[in-house]
Amino acid sequence: RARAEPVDPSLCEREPIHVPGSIQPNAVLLAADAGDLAILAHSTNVQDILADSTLSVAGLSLDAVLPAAFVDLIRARLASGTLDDGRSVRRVLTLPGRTTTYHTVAHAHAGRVIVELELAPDRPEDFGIASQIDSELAVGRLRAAGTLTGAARIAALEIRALTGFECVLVYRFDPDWNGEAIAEDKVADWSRALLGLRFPASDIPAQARALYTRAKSRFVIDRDCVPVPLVAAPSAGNGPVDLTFAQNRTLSPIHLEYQRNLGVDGSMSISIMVEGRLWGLMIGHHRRPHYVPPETRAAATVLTEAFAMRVQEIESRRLWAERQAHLDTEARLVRELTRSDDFVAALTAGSVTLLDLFGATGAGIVSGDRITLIGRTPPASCVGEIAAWLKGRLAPGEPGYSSDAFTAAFPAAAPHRETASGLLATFVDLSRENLLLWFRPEVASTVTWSGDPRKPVLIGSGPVAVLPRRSFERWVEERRGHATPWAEWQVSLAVSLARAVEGVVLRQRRKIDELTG
Ligand code: BLA
Repeated sequence: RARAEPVDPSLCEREPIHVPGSIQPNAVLLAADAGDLAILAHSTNVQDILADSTLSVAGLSLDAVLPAAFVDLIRARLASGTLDDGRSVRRVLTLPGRTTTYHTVAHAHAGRVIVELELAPDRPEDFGIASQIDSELAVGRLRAAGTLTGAARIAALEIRALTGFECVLVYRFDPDWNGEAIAEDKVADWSRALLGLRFPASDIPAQARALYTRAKSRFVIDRDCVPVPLVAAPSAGNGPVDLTFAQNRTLSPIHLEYQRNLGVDGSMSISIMVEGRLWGLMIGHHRRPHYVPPETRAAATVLTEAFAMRVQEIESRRLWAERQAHLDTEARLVRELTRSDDFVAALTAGSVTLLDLFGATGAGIVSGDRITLIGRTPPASCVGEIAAWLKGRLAPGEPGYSSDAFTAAFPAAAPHRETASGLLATFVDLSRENLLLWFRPEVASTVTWSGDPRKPVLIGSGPVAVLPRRSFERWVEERRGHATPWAEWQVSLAVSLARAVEGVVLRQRRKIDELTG
């Protein structure tokens, strides 16, 4: 019923997942005007929470439905501006005239106060083995982890013990928003393994990533549940309720189809934020429906934050050490430069050379007609062509050039993919007589995708235009012509070295002028 043809994956980005118009059935939702608290919309199961089931709630104030103390709390937090942007208030409430207790959470967003009243599902099998763990001990273990993978393994293990999911994965985005499962902790009898596999960016489309940057977690109890629609009081300006921050929002039906294809029923994803950016997701999978109570969800979010902080520490420590070593090398090169009359020799023939920077395997200097190469590089003739090409490619004043797929940008260098898949280059002077170059080799990588990344979607024949792929089989891609990418700071450092060289070149020129002049 679906044709395996390439479909524009940007279709996936157009689904407005923040206004699905429905919630998961274990909750009741009320959306009220953030000014006067008049109820403007509610889920169609609202009768479940009312003492008088014949009452119509549309137009009533929240005061008529919820305990006065809770509504006072909402008013106070609205007044102090501390109920929006992901903030909320939660209480366990017994409603007027009722005996059932509800986990109740309220937040403000887009001009509405949204109240969700949640009941634990009455099927004990859905509870799995969620258990108390000692969060302090878990955080201690995370803090002791010395490597990223080590920390990710501990996080997956602890969060699985806490939430009772059959599988917990740590999923990390790359700079192009593809992702990789870098840790996986799961029950022994689930043979499916996602560890180390790559997933294309379209699996988690842009609007979902934007939403996950704001709202930090999602829990689906039962993939196949029947969603409860929201109905709005018909009045002017009463648009669909924005559920960006709602805990019980129903997830995209396309994504639920994806979960079906993956064999997943109950699920979780918690945003891993590092330095304000969505670094990855803590993903939970269960083959049956799975309920995680609110306190446990909160604890899982806190543990995920602890993991994110550890990631930040480990990454910045590594970066700091690497930069420090490079600054030392640059200082030594500059010292050599100031002692020498020949900047080319100073950078290529001493005890430290350009090759000691950036993990390059080849480097060179083009100075007029003189081409000096060290390490593994394309032949001088090709480097000469590269220099000529860069003169046209780099606008005057544009300091540096870097590419991790250089032979694609400059096909004439294609025969030298093995030595020149990566190029970092910077002109020394405004006249662009002198050029410093660093080369990186091809990393002939095989990337193991989960399914063919060129075909992330199928054309649907039903109500949805696109469907997620069915197969998550290992799909091996041979990547040619790619080098390890250059970091931003490496380009800046190359440029700062070029400035130092420029000073020396000017001084040498003055000397020559004096001698000849
Ligand atoms: C959302 N896709 C997601 C989410 C995950 C994935 C984790 C977050 C929602 C959640 O909590 O479950 C994908 N799940 C994965 C990946 C792994 C995993 C990569 O376990 C690997 C370990 N998805 C598609 C296609 C479309 C698509 C083709 O594959 C669109 C046509 C859409 N995915 C899609 C949408 C969402 C999503 C729209 C947002 C769901 C929502 O929050 O409503």
